Amino acid sequence: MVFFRSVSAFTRLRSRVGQQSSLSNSVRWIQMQSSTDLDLKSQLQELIPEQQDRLKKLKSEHGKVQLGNITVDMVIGGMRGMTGLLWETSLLDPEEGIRFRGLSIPECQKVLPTAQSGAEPLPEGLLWLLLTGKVPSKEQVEALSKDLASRAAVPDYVYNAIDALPSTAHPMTQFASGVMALQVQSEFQKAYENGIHKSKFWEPTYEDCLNLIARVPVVAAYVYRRMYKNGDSIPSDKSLDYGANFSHMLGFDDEKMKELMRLYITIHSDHEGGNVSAHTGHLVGSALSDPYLSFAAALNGLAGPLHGLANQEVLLWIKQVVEECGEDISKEQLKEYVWKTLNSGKVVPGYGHGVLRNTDPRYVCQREFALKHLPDDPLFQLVSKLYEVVPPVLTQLGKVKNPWPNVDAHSGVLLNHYGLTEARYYTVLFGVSRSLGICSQLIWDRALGLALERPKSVTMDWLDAHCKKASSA
Ligand code: NMX
Ligand code: MLT
Repeated sequence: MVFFRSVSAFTRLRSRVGQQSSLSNSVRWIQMQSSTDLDLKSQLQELIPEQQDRLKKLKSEHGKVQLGNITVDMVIGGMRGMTGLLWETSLLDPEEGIRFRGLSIPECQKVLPTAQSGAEPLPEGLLWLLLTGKVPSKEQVEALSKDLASRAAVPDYVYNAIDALPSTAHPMTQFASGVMALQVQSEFQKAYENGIHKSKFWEPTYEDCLNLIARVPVVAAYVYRRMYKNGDSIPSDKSLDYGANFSHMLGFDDEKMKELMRLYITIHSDHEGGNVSAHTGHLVGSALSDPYLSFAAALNGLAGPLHGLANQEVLLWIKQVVEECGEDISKEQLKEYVWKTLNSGKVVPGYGHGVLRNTDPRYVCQREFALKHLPDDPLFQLVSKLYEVVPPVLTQLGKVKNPWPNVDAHSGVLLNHYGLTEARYYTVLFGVSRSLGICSQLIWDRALGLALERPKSVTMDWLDAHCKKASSA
């Protein structure tokens, strides 16, 4: 069995991903936008009735169609492989990886507008795509960028809430606390208290979501500057796009770092609905908790080491390898180090996945970014070496379903290269990005009137009795 997929294998994977779907066979309603309709909300206003009818028809004509069998393994094993959620903004294929509204990452890189001097998609364009299913024009992206900039003011009590925590508190704790404090301004909560009709729920949800997406980079940058730069905050620059302005507020004005931030925010935004953060956001939102409450809950799931915190763990682990064995570590030594990690009862961070069964395309595009902009970076070279060493070891373990790297195996070395070296902060960046996906779906959850989430649970006694009955039947 050949484990090592060399650079040419990456290229093959990339072109296969590109070939598997042309834009024309993407989701039914993908269209390129004319540049005339600049208002995102009025676009949604047009789309929502059509999608409501579509869902109603699905329910009345196919409501009883079976989607699979539920096994005891699924109930015990974290519902793996169980289809149980409606999530419109993206879909994950185990082999090919993520598609945002039908578009793969390479397709998004090809068709979404970029900054004037840049090559990576602007996250505002991806947000437009997630919300409408349509590829926006440059003018629409500019209008959305301006709209977000105009919504970005953060009240002082949010900073005070963060300041009430010790500056040593984990950045995700500070960030999630800041998001909770933003909730005070929820339009949805106000409208609900005033008796809004349920057919209108999506409108204040839209306002909350756009406000939240606009404000999270400001809160996140505040946490970073508070923790690592003596509280010396940098004001937002409204002339910059969303990704570049976030990079600027963090203190990184290098054009390549701004490009990295645009790519980073785009690719981390959404990963269908079953991952811990997205699912949590959707679950909490299904109780009609407003978007701030829902997204803060999602962040608390993202902060777990098996989910978003893995990006922190990867860089800390890599730095530990370098500290103990040096940057020029041989593959043989690296293999021993991987075994040492496994034998001490730990996971190899950045490898494996609950759904993917191949190298994550988000890893591939970050590798391509590194090959283009930082090919000689020693930690990037170590990451490349790990790609040769880790999969055969994990396969030898005999139980790992996916030995290939995920998104978190690569992001840290890119950020580290441009000076964002504080690994404990990395999951906050993931959180800022994920606001785009979770909030887009929350708007559709309310527009489609999706139900309160409340699956059935059972006990081991119930399972024993059920299985006994099944085997005697
Ligand atoms: N290192 C060591 N053991 C692993 C790894 C790994 N990278 N991946 C899976 N396993 C183990 C897993 O712990 C389980 O062991 P046990 O039966 O003793 O509990 C066994 O292999 C089977 O697990 P899988 O079915 O392959 O994986 P599962 O769907 O349960 O979990 C992850 C998926 C992502 C939690 C798991 O692969 C993992 O812990 N990876 C490392 C952490 C990581 O990179 N997380 C980030 C995921 C992406 N994200 O951003 O969220
Ligand atoms: C994500 O981006 O949410 C992770 O890859 C985890 C997942 O999809 O389960």
